Amino acid sequence: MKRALITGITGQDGPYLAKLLLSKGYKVFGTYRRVSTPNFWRLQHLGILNKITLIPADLSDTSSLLEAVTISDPHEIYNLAAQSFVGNSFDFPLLTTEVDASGTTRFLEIIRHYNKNIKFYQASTSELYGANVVSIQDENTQMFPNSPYAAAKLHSYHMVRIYRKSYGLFACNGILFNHESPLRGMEFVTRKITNSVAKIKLGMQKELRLGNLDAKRDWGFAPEYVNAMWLMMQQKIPDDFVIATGETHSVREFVEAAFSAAGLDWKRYVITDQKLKRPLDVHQLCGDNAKAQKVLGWKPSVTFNELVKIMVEEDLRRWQMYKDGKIVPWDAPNYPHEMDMISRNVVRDAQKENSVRKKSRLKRLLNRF
Ligand code: NAP
Ligand code: G4F
Repeated sequence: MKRALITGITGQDGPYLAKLLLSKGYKVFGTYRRVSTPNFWRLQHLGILNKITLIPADLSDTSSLLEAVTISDPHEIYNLAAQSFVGNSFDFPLLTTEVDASGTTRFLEIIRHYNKNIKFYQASTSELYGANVVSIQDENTQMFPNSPYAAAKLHSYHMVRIYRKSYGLFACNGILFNHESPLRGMEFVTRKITNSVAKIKLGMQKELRLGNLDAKRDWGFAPEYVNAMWLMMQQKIPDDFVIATGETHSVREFVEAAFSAAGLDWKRYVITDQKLKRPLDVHQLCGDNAKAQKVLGWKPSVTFNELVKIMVEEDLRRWQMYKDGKIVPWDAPNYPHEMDMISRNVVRDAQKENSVRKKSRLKRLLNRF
């Protein structure tokens, strides 16, 4: 029986991948972080919580990773764990580097010393292209990261390539473009939108505040993307692949489609908030999946409008159940409204106050002389 170790089992992709691997007869091990509140709702939602062997581990702690590898003794490692929220990486650049860059090298070193036959999948990202303005990106497009997150992931991307070439490891980068689902974290724009649409429709929320509506992304459906991860790991030769739909849409278009799926006019509810804009954003992403189609035989089938509809309908269903007093495993009821505003705004306001204080102190000092 094949054994797989998935890091980041509590995130969006981990449970979908775990479900896929279980259906293929794998024994699945998943790493989770020790947090004060258990975070297994996605595994519960897919009905696989008790089918996975859970191992506590943190990407910033080498001993815990070594233990996860020795306990699971895997044929395949899927490294999905990351500080994956781009906006947050501007507030926590060092933590992001520690986890998203050094965490990968920790694994590559463990594999090199423990068992060179373990195959390694690295969750690379379209964010690597960043400031590159080409209209469609493929495996040969030059990478210009535009955030601490993307810079850390670029480090990992290169380490995977370097370990593959230097030590002959089976290590591959899945350069995945944005992929979404009802299991998407609430801090990401798609789920923030669909969750708000559902609440507005049910009279539980009045408005939706968003940042950059002009940003364009290539959005696909997450369960289809985890299949591409598995396919990469079944190849004879390890390689890097772009996984994308080949279509790009703006945040504004997503908003419009989501409100319209609930029979609402977005212009009545959406407010643009400058505070939600990033110090530096990625303007446009659109992936060329030709290599994945040719070599892996992978092709997406869920369209943009279908994806939006799936997410809106599921958030509507969950909030309706909540209103009806039914309990479902789910993140939203415990999620503080406009969560993603908290850290950056507090920091910015404090910085503003600080500079006012500094100026008046300077004035007082000048007046003395
Ligand atoms: P996600 O929902 O944010 O899940 C991230 C996972 O990483 C969670 O299980 C999280 O645990 C865990 N994690 C965070 N910090 C950790 C640490 N220090 N040590 C161990 N685990 C840690 O992300 P996703 O959407 O599933 O994406 C999976 C991977 O693909 C990520 O690496 C992401 O950067 C990359 N990626 C995602 C997309 C996309 O569109 N979804 C596209 C390209 C690449 P907690 O639950 O405890 O927070
Ligand atoms: O949903 P987002 O936060 O996703 P982003 O930054 O594209 O990153 C996601 O996809 C990457 C793959 O390309 C992954 F590597 C990464 O881990 C993550 O899964 O933001 C999408 C766009 C951005 O341009 C952002 O500025 O939406 C814009 N946006 C506008 N208003 C907003 C908001 N994003 C968030 N999160 N919240 C807003 O209110």
